[in-house]
Amino acid sequence: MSMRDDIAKVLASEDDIRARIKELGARITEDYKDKEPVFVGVLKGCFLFMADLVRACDVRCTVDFMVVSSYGAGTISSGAVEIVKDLSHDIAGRDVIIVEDILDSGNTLSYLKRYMNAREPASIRIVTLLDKPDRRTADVEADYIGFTIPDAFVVGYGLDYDQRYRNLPYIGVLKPEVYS
Ligand code: PRP
Ligand code: 7HP
Repeated sequence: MSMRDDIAKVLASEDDIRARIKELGARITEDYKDKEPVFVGVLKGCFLFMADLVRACDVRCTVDFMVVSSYGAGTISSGAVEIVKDLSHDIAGRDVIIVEDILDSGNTLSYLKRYMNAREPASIRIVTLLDKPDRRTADVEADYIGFTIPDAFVVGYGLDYDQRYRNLPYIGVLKPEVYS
């Protein structure tokens, strides 16, 4: 059986994602035209979005990555954010753009924003491909949002369930029977 058989509904198709990233890229290009931002991708979920987003941004920039984990193998955030790999470069004085695949409870991004703020960057903005506002418990919002989605567990385009489905080229809602 194909992994596609585990998807109940497509929330953002490959075409939807491509078109939206083009729009986000145009906005970021305009907003950072006189700056040289550092895009900080939050792995692993961001790997496809980051790759497509930076190519849609016509700005001088650098890239860096952090690896963090808060979900373990389940579908609910454990609340505790673990830094598995830190920034490789100093962000003091830099214009930081944090790149996330999804903003859900907000635990991860509120932690990362505080963590990076302590390193005294010139500015921090957040870009997330997906925003699930109904689930927010932490006080954090994104500056650029690809798609606002309902409270359903989604996979694909970098997002996983138990490390799987990241290579699905679109965003889909996982059939509940797959994880229940
Ligand atoms: C996912 C996602 C975000 C976070 C969002 O990461 O990539 O970092 O959860 O959820 P929150 O707003 O409730 O904190 P995960 O810990 O699953 O790791 P991954 O990127 O390796 O999939
Ligand atoms: C994290 C996460 N990972 C995959 N799918 C979702 O819906 C998620 N929310 N938070």
